[in-house]
Amino acid sequence: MTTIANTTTERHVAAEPYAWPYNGALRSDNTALIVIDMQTDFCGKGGYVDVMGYDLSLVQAPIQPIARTLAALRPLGFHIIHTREGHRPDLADLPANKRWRSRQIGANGVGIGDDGPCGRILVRGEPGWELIPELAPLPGEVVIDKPGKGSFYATDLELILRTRGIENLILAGITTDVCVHTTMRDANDRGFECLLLSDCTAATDHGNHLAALKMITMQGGVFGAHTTSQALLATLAPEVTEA
Ligand code: C5J
Repeated sequence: MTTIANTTTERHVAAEPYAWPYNGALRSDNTALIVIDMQTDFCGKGGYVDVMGYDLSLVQAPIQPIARTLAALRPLGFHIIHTREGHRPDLADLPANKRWRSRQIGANGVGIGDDGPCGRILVRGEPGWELIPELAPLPGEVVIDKPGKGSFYATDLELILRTRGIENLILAGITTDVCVHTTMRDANDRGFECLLLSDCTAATDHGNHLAALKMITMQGGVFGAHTTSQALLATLAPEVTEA
């Protein structure tokens, strides 16, 4: 494995609204790629997003870019973390208002916890809740199970990041305006330096995706920065050839 740890070289990725990370300390030992909620329920046929009637092609678009990014970052030794949104089978961790709201849009009033074409929607262990096979975690990669939209709420994500000395987070997954943004905002408040990959994220409404990107660029990068996976890989490419 080629790693880019323990180097004093400053590295920045071309990003909006600033070259990321702010301090140039981009290394594989202090940086994690977080792939958020790439589950059948959010991008697969018969999953929750499909049941709600949204355009699946939007949320499927990041699959290949994420696969390419994983393939590039894994051999460089970057930390890889996956998340899954879901609830206990007894729904003891499902707030009543979250369940009620989810039933307002699904076909025939079907919402979280109810039976859908891929099993009970967003319930742990059900087929729809699984991560899609194209982006399956490799052995040893951390998988975070979260009951909410943010990846920190009621999880051990922060403990794992601090224990591993991770300072920088690269965010991918779905959806940009909900779970990815909630995670990015929360991570930013906790002092993590965040970069969202625009082609590795998507929303159920493309306008919301674009708005979520624009929000990041306000106030000098109010939650961090965003860029494309191509820009990230262009920054890392010299490391591969140097080794
Ligand atoms: C949503 C998510 N949109 N993963 N979850 O309910 O963004």
